[in-house]
Amino acid sequence: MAIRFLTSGESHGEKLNAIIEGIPQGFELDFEFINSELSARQGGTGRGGRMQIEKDKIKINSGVRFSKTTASPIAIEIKNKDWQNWIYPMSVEKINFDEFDEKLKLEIIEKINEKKITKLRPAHADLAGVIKYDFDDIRYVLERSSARETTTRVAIGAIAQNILKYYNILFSSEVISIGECTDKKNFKTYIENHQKQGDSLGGIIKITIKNTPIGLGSFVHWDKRLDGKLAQAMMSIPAVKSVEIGLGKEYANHSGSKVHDEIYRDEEKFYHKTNNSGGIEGGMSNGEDIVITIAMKPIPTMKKALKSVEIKTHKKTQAHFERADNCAVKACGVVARNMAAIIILDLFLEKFGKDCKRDIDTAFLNYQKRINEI
Ligand code: EPS
Repeated sequence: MAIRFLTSGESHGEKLNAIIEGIPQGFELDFEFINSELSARQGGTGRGGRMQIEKDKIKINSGVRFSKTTASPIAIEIKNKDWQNWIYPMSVEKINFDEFDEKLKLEIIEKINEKKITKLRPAHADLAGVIKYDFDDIRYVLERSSARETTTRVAIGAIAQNILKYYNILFSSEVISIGECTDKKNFKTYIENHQKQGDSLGGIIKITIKNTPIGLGSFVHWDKRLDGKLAQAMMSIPAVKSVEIGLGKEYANHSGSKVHDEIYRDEEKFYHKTNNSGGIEGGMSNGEDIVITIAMKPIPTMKKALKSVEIKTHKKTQAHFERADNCAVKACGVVARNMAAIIILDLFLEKFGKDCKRDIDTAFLNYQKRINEI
C-alpha cells in the first residue's frame, strides 16, 4: 500500500483526528476544496439538528508547509462544536465532584444519566457492541459507531481528490433513488413526509470516476483487484449494504454476447462503445469511467421506534431515540466518492511513484506516451 491512515474520535468527543501517511511531496492543497467536501457531507434533506451546530473545517497540524505537502505524515483534526454540550457526559478524565457545589453536582449527574442509553436500537451496532465489549451503556458503542466518523474520511478523501485533480481524475456522486422514489424533483417532499412520520429512509447512489488511467489495480493477486478494493471501501461506510460495478447484478440476467463491451481502437486510443463493465475488467481500470452503484439502508435511529429490549432488565421496550438524521443518502454519496478517491490515489501512487510530484509527473507522462505508441 502506498498510503495508509488511521482515524479517531467520538461523535460527541472533543475532536475528530486522523494521520495520513504516504502523501508525496510537492502537491499544493486547496483548503477551500477540502472544506467544501466537508460541508457537502453535511448537506441534503433529512439531516438532523446536529448539522445546524457543526461547520466542519479541516485543521492540518503537520506534513504541509506553505500549503504544499512535504511527504511527512499529515495530521488533521476537525473540531466537534457540539462538544461544549457534552463535556461531562463524554469527559476523558474522571470527574472530581468535590470541585462543584451541590446544585452543580446534581445538574452534572443528571446530565450524565440523561445521556446514558440502555434501550437497544435494532439495525445499529448496539446489541453486538455492548455484548462484545462488556458495556452497560450503549453510549460507548454509539459514539464511535456513529456516522460522524465519516467526516475524517471525507477530509482524507478530499486530499486524495485534490492530488488526483492534477492528473484530471475526477470524482462525482449522484443520488438515484430515495426509498421507492426515483423522481429527483420529489426527493425533498418524500423525505420530509417520512420525517413527519418519524421514519427513516435509505437509497441508491451512483459514483463516477472519470479519466482513470488504464491499469490501476491488478489481476495477479486477490487483494490487488481494483473492484475488490473499491467494494471493501464502499461497504466500510456505515449503512451501505450493496456495491455493484457497472451493470452489477444485472449481468446475471443476460448472455455474454449481449452485455460484454467490445473493444475498438482509433487514432488516439483503445476504447469501448458501451461501458457495462463500469470501467473495470480483470481487476484493473480499463480507461472508461469507473461506475459504482451502492445501496444505503434506512438510518436505524428513528422516532417511530421499533420493538426492542432493555439491556439490564431484559424488559420489552421501544428502541432508544436521540437526535438523528432521517435520511443521509446524499451525504453517503459524498463519503463514497471520497473513499473511492483514497483507493484510486493509493493505486495511482503504487503505479507512478510514491515520493514526489515531479517524479510522479514524469512517470505518468512516460506511461501515457508508451500507451500511445502501442
Ligand atoms: C452525524 C452526526 C450525528 C448524527 C448522525 C451522523 O450527530 P448526533 O448524533 O449528535 O445527532 O446526526 O449519526 C448517525 C447517522 C448515526 O447512526 O449515529 C454526522 O456528522 O454525519
